[in-house]
Amino acid sequence: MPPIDLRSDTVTPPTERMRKAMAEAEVGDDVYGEDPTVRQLEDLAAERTGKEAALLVASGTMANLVCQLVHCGRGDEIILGDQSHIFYYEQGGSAAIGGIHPRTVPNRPDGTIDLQAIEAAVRADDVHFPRSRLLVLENTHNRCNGSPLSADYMDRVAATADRCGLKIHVDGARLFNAAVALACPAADLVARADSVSFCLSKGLSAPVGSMVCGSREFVAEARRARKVLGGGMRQAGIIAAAGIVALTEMVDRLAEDHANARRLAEGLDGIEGLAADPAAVHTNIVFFEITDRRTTAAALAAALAEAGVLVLALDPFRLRAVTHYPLTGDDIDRALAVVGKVL
Ligand code: TLP
Repeated sequence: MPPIDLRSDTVTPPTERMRKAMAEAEVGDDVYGEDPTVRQLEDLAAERTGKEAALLVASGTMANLVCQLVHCGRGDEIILGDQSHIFYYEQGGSAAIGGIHPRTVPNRPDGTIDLQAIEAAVRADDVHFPRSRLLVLENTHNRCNGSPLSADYMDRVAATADRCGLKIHVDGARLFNAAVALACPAADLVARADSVSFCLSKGLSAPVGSMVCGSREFVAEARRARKVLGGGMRQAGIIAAAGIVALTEMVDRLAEDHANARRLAEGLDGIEGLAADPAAVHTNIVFFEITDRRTTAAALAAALAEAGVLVLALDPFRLRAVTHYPLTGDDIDRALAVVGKVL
């Protein structure tokens, strides 16, 4: 039996239709803007996010960095959640590559940031301080139970950002999970954002690729930033073809992943020595905790891997499991049986 891989939705394989579309894709040199399949994907991404334009980039990390580079100059400050992916998992690229200073404010368990905390973090115009330029939000929020941020929250946060002169970037690596969970068009969730990135290569199952979306002017600058990062790709239509299938065929089925995640959380919570919070699971990410502390997350993950279930030990006693295509409810039940046995 192959292992049940719950480490991430990044492990999703391309579908048969993606492979076929990739094999047949019409291509050109995209650095010259001549790849028709990339253009088609970029138009589609712009339409789905309600933005004027979009840009295909190699990864979610590159998308976030490109957006920060366009919004900020060296010495500028971004305000972002202390649990955010950009702060935790992107090698400090904001500072290392962009010279951008990160100012963290607490993320609440649902991924939101308190509006007053944002306002309080904005710098006064003073020669001692960096300039506050950009507010970064994450939707869904990876480390906060994959929580979706609602359009209503986005409206309120945008009013605060406007008042404080901050632009907004949304790290929407899993934006379509949020859209499906909230039954709200993705475009409505990012209507007030100046830029949004989302990944084709997570739950949407494409093998590679993320999109940066924003105004025409913003995307023209993003294209320059992508090039200096070495991200100008040539016959990228091969990749874009899978992205088109991802956006047209793989969005609605995310609901299945969400149902499986809830089922997994309920099952894990029922296993002695573990706790999960099924009520907090709205999308495809499940965190669970070792309550009796007789073992560590790393040791449990290693034992589970031996037994054919892969999860991630993200903190000393906290693990993460992510549901995704093509895992079924039966796979989840099998995984739960293994966890019970191993513990
Ligand atoms: N997240 C990965 C790991 O890096 C942790 C995962 O397995 O969840 N934003 C968010 C919210 C993400 O979750 C990720 C990937 C990224 C950006 C970066 O995307 P990639 O991996 O394409 O650079």
